[in-house]
Amino acid sequence: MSLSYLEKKQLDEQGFLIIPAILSTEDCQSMVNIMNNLFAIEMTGKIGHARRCSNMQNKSVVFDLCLTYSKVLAGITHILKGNFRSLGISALPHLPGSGNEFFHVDYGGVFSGEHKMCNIIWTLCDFHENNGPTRVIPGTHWIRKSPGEVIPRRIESHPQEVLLLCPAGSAVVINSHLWHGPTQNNSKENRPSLDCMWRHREGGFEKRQSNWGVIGQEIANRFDDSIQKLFIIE
Ligand SMILES: O=C(O)CCC(=O)C(=O)O
Ligand SMILES: [Fe+2]
Repeated sequence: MSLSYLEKKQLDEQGFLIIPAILSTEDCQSMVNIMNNLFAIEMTGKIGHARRCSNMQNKSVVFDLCLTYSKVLAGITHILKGNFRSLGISALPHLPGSGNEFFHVDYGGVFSGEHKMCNIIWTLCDFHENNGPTRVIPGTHWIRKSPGEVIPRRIESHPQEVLLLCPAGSAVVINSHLWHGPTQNNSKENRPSLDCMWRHREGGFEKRQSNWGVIGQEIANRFDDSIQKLFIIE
């Protein structure tokens, strides 16, 4: 599946694209169950433990759909011009009462003419105004300055911000140079979601731990060649 002209234009101009409701309710529920188990085992987000559960593709097969969906891969190809690798699947617990974050980029440098990273947020519940949806400022992926240089109070809402409201099971393709952040989860429920990050293979700043997106041969064997090429296999 490829992207339409309008979908490519949306990614180019706005820096994000919502592909709605790809995963079934059952897929979402299975992923949430496994994710919650992993959070419990690894004590994700608890004091003294990692803030984020990472390399989740190495911990369960249930997330494989998020790495293989062709239209999503077409979105990544469009942003990163085809030469990219996976940084694996990771997740943060988005708990009730938490989440309001500064506008930031997910790339460790200022945009300098080439887009180096993108993220797919897989929404495992409906993202609505009250449960801490991601906010973005469309078009900021072209600005050659960091958000802090332009927005004095990055925690506050911005007149041009857009909330990414979408149904459960959607894939939100986000250029990592786009200024964005989660908002406060004012609901009584968690806001489950997965992050699948992808980076251009050449140059760029490796912000994340070096084992992100490294998989063993046994895990690689679950995928066909075209997907295996997107990982470091050790
Ligand atoms: O999940 C979200 O709403 C965005 C999270 C985010 O920006 C991040 O983890 O870098
Ligand atoms: Fe982010």
